[in-house]
Amino acid sequence: MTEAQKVGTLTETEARDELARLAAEIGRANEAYHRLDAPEITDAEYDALKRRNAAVEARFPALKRPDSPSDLVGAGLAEGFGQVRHAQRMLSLENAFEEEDVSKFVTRLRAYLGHDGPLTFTAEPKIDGLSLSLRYEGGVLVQAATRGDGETGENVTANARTIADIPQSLAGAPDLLEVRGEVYMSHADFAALNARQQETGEKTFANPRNAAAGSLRQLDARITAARPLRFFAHGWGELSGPLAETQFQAVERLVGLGFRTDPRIRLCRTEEEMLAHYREIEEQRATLGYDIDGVVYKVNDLGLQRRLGFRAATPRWAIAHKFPAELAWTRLEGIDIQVGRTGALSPVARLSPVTVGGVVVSNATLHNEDYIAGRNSAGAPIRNGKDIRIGDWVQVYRAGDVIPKVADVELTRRPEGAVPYAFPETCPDCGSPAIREPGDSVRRCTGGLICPAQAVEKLKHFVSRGAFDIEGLGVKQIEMFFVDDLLPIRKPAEIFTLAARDAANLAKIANRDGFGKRSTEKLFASIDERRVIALERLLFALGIRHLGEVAAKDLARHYGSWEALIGAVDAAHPAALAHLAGDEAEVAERAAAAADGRRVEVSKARAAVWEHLAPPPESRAAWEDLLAIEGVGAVLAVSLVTTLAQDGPEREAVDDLIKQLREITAPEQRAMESPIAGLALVFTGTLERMTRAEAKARAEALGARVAGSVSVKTDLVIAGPGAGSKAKAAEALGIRVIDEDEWSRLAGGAG
Ligand code: 9MJ
Repeated sequence: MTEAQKVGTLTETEARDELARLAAEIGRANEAYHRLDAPEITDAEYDALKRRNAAVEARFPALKRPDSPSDLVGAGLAEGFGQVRHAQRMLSLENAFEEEDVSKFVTRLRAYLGHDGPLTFTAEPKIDGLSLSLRYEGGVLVQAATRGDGETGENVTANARTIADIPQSLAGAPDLLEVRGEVYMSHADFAALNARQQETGEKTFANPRNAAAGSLRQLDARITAARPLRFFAHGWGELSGPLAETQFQAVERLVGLGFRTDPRIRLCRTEEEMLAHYREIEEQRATLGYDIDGVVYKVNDLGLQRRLGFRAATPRWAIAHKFPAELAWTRLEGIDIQVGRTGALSPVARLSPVTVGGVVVSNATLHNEDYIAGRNSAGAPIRNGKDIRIGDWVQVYRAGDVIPKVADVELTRRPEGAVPYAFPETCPDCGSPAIREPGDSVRRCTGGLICPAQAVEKLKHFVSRGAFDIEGLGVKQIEMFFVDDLLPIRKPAEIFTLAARDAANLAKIANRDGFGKRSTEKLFASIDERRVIALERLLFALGIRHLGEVAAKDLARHYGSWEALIGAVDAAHPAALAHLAGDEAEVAERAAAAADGRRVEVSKARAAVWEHLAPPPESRAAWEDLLAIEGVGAVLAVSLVTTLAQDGPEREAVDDLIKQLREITAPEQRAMESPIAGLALVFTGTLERMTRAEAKARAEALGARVAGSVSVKTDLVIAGPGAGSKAKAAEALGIRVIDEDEWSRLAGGAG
């Protein structure tokens, strides 16, 4: 009998008692496991209790207890946190490092909006903490989630409830309100916490941000409760009604609702005022008592914010003006070469350990061979042409969260006999030639999958978080199985044959270090679970060069299935090769034209190649269809098609993998009820109510695609005054042409 069948006979009273018993029993098990480190029941027994609890709750939803173990963070044991899909994406901010970047930001906004009049901004300290989204329904806190990848975060509700700055309920708030802000730790609290941790022999934290993150992301909310976390609100997500008309008033409204906000927020009417406030905050930085890493400017008028909207991961209406990075000098002890999953040889500086802005740094990136040699990728000198040698004194810097970098070198302290660094021309791992393609600043191992470093990095990527994300199969386990002679995993398909090979083999996994019977079963179960995988995860997991998570999503949404995608790849292959040959023709043409001192005729050179190779019409159509996807450029398209092409180096491994999967799930189509969702639009002529950039962004937000030229695939042309050949072409093809008034109605009365 399943749990659901067994609970089928419970009466309501029995169910209530049963839920109380289960809450107590699961609570006791958590206590024993987490706090006392002395589990009283097995994992399987624990799982059975949780399943039973979930089954009773599913049958009697009204009886679910406020302290239900299914909500309790910390009840999950090794399962970690539940996931929360944000109702509205949680964004990060574009960065400005120089005053000039701020100036460009303002100019760009004005151009986008077509706005010359006064433009007011808020300017506030940028708290260096952890973003958190708090959801209030009917004024009651119902959920707290971390940012995660912006779309999906971790459910940390129980932990957030322990933070004193976070109100449990609000009076006079909109019925639905998501408040966003930053969880952080003050310098004083951080120092006291570290002292306490040290005394009790527990782990200390490198900086307040890590301490805040480590404290919030505790599976046991009681640990969070014992940590001095604070919260500043600075924005909002989903809302049932507007908070105010301006950013500044909205922040005041949040204060009225009981949130703490940074008191240093100011209204600035000019760029000079913004920069003046930045300098003032920078001067106060050391005495604020908490870490900030810059100043955030936001367009004050919320109507304008709405018009400006978002790019992929950042709002157009805000920018973070970062403080200069922190610096330190130390000795370069050596240079290691790491080989990445795409074969890139990356030089890593091994440094004599040094503290940079509170963090001990002993490794830093040296970017690439040109960087070490003192030139940029165009061959022009950097650092006045000074090269970097082993034994040199080098300057190291950290900006925000990023990996430390080597910035400068001190020639007066160069040891005698130091020699220029010779960058390897063969792969340090497999010995294959490592070559640089024209225009590429990176040297790459040509070994492909025969290179163990590439293969193992590809596998690590394959199981990583945005990819297959297999529980129990992380970096450490991949490294172990990769070198295992009896039960090796050397390519993705072999992950899925592991259980069968284990069953057929005398050298059982369960006999190895770190693996017991139960953890092996768990591993096999979590591998098996991933035989059903989302198309975008599969695509991202393949580790194709230039194919990131965002593009994987775009491709998955466009094609909808693996079969459609791989069919399109095969179809587009001849056209992609013709395009690639065009790239080579272009390089040759540029060189020849420079040598002869004549005009460059790139398009002619490309056209000649294209005509000569003459990809068939269906191939061109598939290629153009691929390029028309928002976010897919020619570089990615070539990489995707040539990597996955039937005779490509990876196809066999991919086909083997696909055979191991049970189902590749189609992505959610963006739920769009707009009248233009799914249509291909072309804008032509002058638009009077919004700029072209704004019109394009709005169309895309409503689910339409915007193309630059009219073709048989165009659904709708929006023609402003002065429209010429495009409108004519549309008419000739019988495509609907509308004016700006009608466009405004379709786009929801913009302007
Ligand atoms: C911080 N970190 O203090 C934002 N932030 O706005 C402030 N972050 C933000 N605003 C939009 N003050 C996205 C992030």
